[in-house]
Amino acid sequence: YVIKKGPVSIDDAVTAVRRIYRNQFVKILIVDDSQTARAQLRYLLSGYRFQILEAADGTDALRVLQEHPDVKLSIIDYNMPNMNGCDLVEEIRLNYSRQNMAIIGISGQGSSLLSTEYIKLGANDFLNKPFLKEEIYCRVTQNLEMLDHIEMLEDALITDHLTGLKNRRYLFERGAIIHNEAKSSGYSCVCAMLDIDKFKQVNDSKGHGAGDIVLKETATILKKRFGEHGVVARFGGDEFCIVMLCEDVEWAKDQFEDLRAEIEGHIIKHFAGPISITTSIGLTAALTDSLENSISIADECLYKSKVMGRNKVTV
Ligand code: GH3
Repeated sequence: YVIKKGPVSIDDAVTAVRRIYRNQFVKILIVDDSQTARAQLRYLLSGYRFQILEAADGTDALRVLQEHPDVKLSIIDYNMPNMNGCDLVEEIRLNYSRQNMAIIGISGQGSSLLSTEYIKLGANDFLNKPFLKEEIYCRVTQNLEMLDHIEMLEDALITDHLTGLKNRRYLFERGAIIHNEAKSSGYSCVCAMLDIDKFKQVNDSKGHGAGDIVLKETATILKKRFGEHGVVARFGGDEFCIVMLCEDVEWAKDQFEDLRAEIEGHIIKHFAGPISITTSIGLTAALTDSLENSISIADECLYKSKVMGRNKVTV
């Protein structure tokens, strides 16, 4: 059960829903002080390829969650020693939002009051015991499907659809954190702006589709080189931005010079003929008040690269 981190398309959405129906090893935690009740629930959910974890009370459940922070759904009984189901839900919600984990409250003495209490304290759903196999399966599936949809939407919000890189929104959110970390850690915040040279000519001579392929291939090169080091985002159009923490600024400068050379030497295959491009890059590692200031300095450097004839890195 691995949520794909990348551009979200209709196909992705369909695959995700299918994944839910296949129930690929989603971790489910059953919390009930009765071993028989736990065994019964395990039996009801058997055959669906869930990975079932068990806990005998609230404390045990919190321990299991520490060991398995990727639990996607918890089914929590109400009557338990020390900590009742509602108290446990409240405790779990300190660390897990409704978007991260679904909780289904269960009870043998269910009432509207109890189900309301459960949901007010953070449960997503409530079921009275005993329940049918189909009933528990439907509720579990529906809640997991909701989580999957939320995750896909969250992914789509921060992803550039064409290139699969992070978008501008994510750049400013995550980049600001990186920028602040630089201030407190003593590392440098390296900020680079990259623009494809005369990109419009690619569109005009080979078509918009060819332009899209150029953007995608440039993105792939950028991600391969810097994806593990920081944020690589499409800033807009044919402009990209990279923000990362760096101990050795000289290393960063070399990396961007290598990048420029790599892109220059890269041949993009296209049915209308091979395409070669160059890029202009502006780079700064100056200590600034904000990410916006760093970006605007990098942008000025990029402008200098353009004015000096393109296919250059300016620091
Ligand atoms: P310069 O070297 O001076 O930067 O020239 P340029 O042609 O790269 O600059 P300009 O900003 O004039 O052109 C950018 C073009 O990028 C214009 C726009 O139509 C195109 N563009 C923006 N977004 C996309 C996209 O998603 N796909 C394609 N194919 N083209 C895009």
